Amino acid sequence: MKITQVKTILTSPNQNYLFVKIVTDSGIYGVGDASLNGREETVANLIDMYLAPQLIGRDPEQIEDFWQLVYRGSYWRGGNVMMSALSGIDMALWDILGKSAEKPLYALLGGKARDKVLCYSHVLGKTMEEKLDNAAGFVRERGLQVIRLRAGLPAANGTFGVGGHQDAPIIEPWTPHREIQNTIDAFIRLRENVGPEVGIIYDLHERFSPDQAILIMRELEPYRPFFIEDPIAPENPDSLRYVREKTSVPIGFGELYKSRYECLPALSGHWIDYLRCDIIRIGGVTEARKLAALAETFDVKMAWHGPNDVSPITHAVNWHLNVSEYNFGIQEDGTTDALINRVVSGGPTCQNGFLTMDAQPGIGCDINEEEAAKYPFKRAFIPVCRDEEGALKTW
Ligand code: KDG
Ligand code: MG
Repeated sequence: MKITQVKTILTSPNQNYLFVKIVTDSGIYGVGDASLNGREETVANLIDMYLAPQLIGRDPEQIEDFWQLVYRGSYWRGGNVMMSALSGIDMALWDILGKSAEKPLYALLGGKARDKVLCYSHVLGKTMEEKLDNAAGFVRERGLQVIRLRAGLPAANGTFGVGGHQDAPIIEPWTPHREIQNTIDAFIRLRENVGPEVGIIYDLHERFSPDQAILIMRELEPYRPFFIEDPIAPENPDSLRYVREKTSVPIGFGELYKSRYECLPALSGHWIDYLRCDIIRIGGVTEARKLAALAETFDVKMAWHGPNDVSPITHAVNWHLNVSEYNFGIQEDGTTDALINRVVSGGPTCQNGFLTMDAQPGIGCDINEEEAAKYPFKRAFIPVCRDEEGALKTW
């Protein structure tokens, strides 16, 4: 089998996505997701200009070799753009492998290690009251056992992604002391509302300094968070150690990590409980299985990043990883965009708090290119924050 064509497909149903489709001379093709929110076209260019020419004529089953060719062969290594491009291609190659073996991806990864995949959904709402109502609905009507909250600030109504203006990021105000108080109040109110048995995850989204994160986490200790997500920025591993030593709250971490090597100090130091890397940022299926094995060595559970700005293809790959992992913890179910289902078929759905999927050979998703063309790509940015002194903060 030889690769004959590599296509990049940019589309924007409600959100921008970048897909990769790799076609072979056998008629089998594979699909992957290379979406990098805010930089999709740059990733497409890297694939079209530099990676597709190296794929044409290759045996699609030599996945590890192509991975190393892109990662080490480019000399510079890593970075979000390169890793997203590589991940999209890697997923498509595993999809081809599964289809040619007539096996679902999880079977290639060692087969099912569990029957059920526990998942959590993010509670949305314009006001805190709306969020509390929606959270109660998640538990009562949808049967979720674990939910996630991020209270934010009442004034922070910036639009995420393609709904915003297209020339520069939207700026949201950020007042740390108000957000700290708001976070603590929101968590306690949610705990009172849903009762003691529902798991609550809270996403601090890397925006707090270690002292602020410690303050919040200590206050929340009596209310037993399932885990606190990304309490601080990932750049300085020693800061994570510092936070870890000062609180007993479980920590989920890692959506901004771009390689196994970046994860290593947090794993070997036992500074986190759940590893939340994004498979599009760390190198697709090939790297995800190595990373999960590494985390298993240090008793860290997997909780792959699954926001609504990645497509059902990534959610499906996450599910294949989930069912085949010994150290699976929980899966974020961010599948909120109904329109994307017109472009991509397949992918998991959350039923009674667990993800289920109809497993087909390969990843089990397909792209409708005609539908994709109906939603042209629009440049969009992730918002940024500025504090009361005008200083830039991450969103
Ligand atoms: O594009 C950015 C999002 O993927 C991120 O903000 C979502 O933090 C997120 C999460 O945990 O889903
Ligand atoms: Mg997050």
